[in-house]
Amino acid sequence: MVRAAGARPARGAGAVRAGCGSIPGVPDEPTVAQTGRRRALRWGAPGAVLAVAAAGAVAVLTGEGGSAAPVAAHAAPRFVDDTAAAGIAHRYDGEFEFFVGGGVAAFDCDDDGRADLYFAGGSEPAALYRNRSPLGGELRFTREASPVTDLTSVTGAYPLDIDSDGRVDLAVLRHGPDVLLRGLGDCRFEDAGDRFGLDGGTAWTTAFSATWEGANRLPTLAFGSYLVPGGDTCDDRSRLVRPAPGGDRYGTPVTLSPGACTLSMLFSDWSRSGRRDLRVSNDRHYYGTAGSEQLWRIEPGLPPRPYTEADGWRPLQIWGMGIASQDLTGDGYPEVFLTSQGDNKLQTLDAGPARPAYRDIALRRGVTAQRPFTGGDVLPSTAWHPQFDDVNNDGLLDLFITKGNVEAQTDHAARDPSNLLIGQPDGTFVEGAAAAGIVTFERARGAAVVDLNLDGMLDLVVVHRRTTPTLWRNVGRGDADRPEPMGGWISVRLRQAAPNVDAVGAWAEVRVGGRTLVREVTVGGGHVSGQHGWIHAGLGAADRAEVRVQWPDGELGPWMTVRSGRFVTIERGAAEPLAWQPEDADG
Ligand SMILES: [Ca+2]
Ligand SMILES: [Ca+2]
Ligand SMILES: [Ca+2]
Ligand SMILES: [Ca+2]
Repeated sequence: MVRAAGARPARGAGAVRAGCGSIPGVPDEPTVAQTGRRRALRWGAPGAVLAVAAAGAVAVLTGEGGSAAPVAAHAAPRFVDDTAAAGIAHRYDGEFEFFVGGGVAAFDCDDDGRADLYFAGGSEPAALYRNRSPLGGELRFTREASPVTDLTSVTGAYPLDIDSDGRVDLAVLRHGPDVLLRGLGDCRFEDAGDRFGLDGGTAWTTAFSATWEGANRLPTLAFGSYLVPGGDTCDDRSRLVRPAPGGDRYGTPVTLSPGACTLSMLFSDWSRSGRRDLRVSNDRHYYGTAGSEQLWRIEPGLPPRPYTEADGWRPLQIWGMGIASQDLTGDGYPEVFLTSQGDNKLQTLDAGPARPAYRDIALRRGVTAQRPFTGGDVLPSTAWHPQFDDVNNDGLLDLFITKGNVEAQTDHAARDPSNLLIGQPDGTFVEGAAAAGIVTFERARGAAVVDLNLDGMLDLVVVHRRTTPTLWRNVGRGDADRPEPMGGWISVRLRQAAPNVDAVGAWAEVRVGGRTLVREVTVGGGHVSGQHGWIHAGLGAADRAEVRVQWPDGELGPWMTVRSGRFVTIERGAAEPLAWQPEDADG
């Protein structure tokens, strides 16, 4: 299937939530010798990048091509608050049932390449906004009101193309029956629970993830429950929903018991085995000493099974709120960032991919972010949505973390600004939120790091409790009137034949100047907030990148050249990427 450059994008073609892999270099990472001793990956070469770190100095990075390419970190980009001009008039509100939650889904529902936004509303109706932003200009949205999407009791939502028809669908999570909305094009939807044979249940749903198993036509879905509605004990009704034999409808859900007040879930191929296991982050505020973070082994055809200490899994009790998974050490295996109250966690495999044994490197990497960095409050922070991506296009991953008091907890910070941690060449991160101009003291919740005006600079969408979401436009080193990019970039989306047209489970490798970044295409994680669309990668001073895709079944595609500043679709089986040219908004 061939499309000319300048053609409108294939419906729904794209990938879902990704960040880009970065750099090693701090002393607690695997040494070159250790990494080199690792067995070759059965699932195929992950494009591993080895680090040679001079202790305390800037790392010199050696890619698989063998050439060294020192990287210069950029400063934080500047953001301008476009909320008022953008036309967003919405609020995530409600009492106790909506203290957690407050998600946003970013995805393209009208095939113009721009991410449209669906906001959870809690006790207020959820709201869909169509993106009308001019190319590189101010952010502009129009409300798309409909009884189908304006649902109440929504905690969050995740976009994915469930029936692989090229139109993005939405898993809408609620305090009460969850809803699957099937995309019909032009930002219209229909309730498709009956069509898919999915009972929305009655739980307080606060987490979701999805993956395709084997040759199934439908994805396997995971829904995570928080408290028993009306009570203060953790609900035991988190569920795994697989397609029924034969395929176009769902079977009877399987309970993921014990439940432990789940606030984030993510299917990820953490061991690069080809099997996507389910990471579950849980809130110890309610499970007390009885629960733990969880990793469920999800073997096609077998019941789900939680990994135990006998498998190497180490129990960890945190106030788990959100998950971000991204290879930071350059070995091809993702690190896992977990938000909490107080210190946040960054987990890395302790003994390779054979066992799910993780140790924490958050302190060494500078990402504990346990207290407000400004504003005068010295109490511990409350962190929610984490997301890795490259906001200053220097080729080094950055980390955005939303923060905000649960409601009025007096033992946690009331003035708790979100973090924008800027990645450094030595693998550490430094705070950049103040320089970026995004310090506020709203109670932030879900978020999206996404290029809303297709200028190659990632913008920020932040949902707050009880007030309007904020839309921050990234203007690089420029200002509101004259944005100025800080570095090169590419935006890539993946496409394969049905089922799973968006290649969820694929790994995109982006090679720039001898370094290779790897990015897994996933659905899930964050804090009840999901994305579907372009995979963004910053290139720094490079004028091109080489991109290769490992498709969900393990097949490795060819390396392709993508020039800086381009949007491309990579179709499975094609030898070259397909250029896509954004058109200006029609108003
Ligand atoms: Ca759009
Ligand atoms: Ca669909
Ligand atoms: Ca960066
Ligand atoms: Ca932008």
